[in-house]
Amino acid sequence: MGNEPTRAGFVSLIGAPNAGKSTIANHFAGSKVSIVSPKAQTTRTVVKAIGIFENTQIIFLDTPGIFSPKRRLDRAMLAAAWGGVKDADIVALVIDAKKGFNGETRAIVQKLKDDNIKAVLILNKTDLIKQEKLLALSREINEMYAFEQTFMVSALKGEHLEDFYHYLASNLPISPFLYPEDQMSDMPLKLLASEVVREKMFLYLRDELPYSSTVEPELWQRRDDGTIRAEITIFVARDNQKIIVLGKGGQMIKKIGTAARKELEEMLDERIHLFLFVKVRENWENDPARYGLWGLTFNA
Ligand SMILES: Nc1nc2c(ncn2[C@@H]2O[C@H](COP(=O)(O)OP(=O)(O)OP(=O)(O)O)[C@@H](O)[C@H]2O)c(=O)[nH]1
Ligand SMILES: [Mg+2]
Repeated sequence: MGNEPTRAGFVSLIGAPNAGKSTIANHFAGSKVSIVSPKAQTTRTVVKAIGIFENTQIIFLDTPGIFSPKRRLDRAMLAAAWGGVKDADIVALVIDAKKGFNGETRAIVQKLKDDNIKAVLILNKTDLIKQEKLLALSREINEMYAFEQTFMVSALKGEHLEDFYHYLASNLPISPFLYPEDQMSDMPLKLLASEVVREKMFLYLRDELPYSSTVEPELWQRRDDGTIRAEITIFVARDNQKIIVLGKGGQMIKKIGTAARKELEEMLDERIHLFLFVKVRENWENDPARYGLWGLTFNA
């Protein structure tokens, strides 16, 4: 690399829910900076995953999945996703290759085409599909809209992502680094902790519950003994949801709390005392305060 100038820039990862955008962001950062779950619509706001590859500082903007919005929160998520495109030097559309070129993804490609937004295509989850199908899929999508490049990767297995990173490292603008070299994200730790709690809710709570709740930090404080005291509140919309989140004899909240604490302790290499509270706020989805904290637009 020697005398070569450094490069830096923003790469937005967009796509339908569950395509694997956050898994790619985490793979690049080398740590969990954005939560991942088997359920759709996990990511709610733009999350940065920052790292250096071949003398280039790549700042991934991991965005919420794009889908037809039904409620206020959906509209805010959608606005955040397309906002991430506006802020990017390079746009990468991530597609779940197993799901194929379905209506959801077709609509996104149509929008890229209509707005004349150049993008690269990432066919993800190649571990789940045969090579011939993959090539046919790539052809089909590129026929509708010619992508700058197509990459076929398995984010889960960490396979073939280097080609994609190499492309970005060669194509981002010449620039000094925009963040300190060792920075992986810009999310404050207390927000990251709330996100990890939300991830465990996706994991352990079924049906609509993770979608009808929001999680917020109340306190994140270093104590005299060097440990951290974290207080986090889960807002739900109804009394019966609170009962489910608490579980019989408080079993469920304990399970969520233990899993979140263990993961956070490992991620941050800290001892953490995590206290979870569940509050009923019937109308939290129509309360601007619940959006601002996450950088979401209330009236999107
Ligand atoms: N088999 C397989 N699964 C994957 C791969 N990449 C991601 N997944 C899984 O797909 C699911 C969704 O991954 P996420 O990274 O949360 O997807 P996302 O696009 O960020 O989803 P939203 O935030 O809801 O828009 C998780 O269960 C991942 O483990 C892959 O390459 N292969
Ligand atoms: Mg995500």
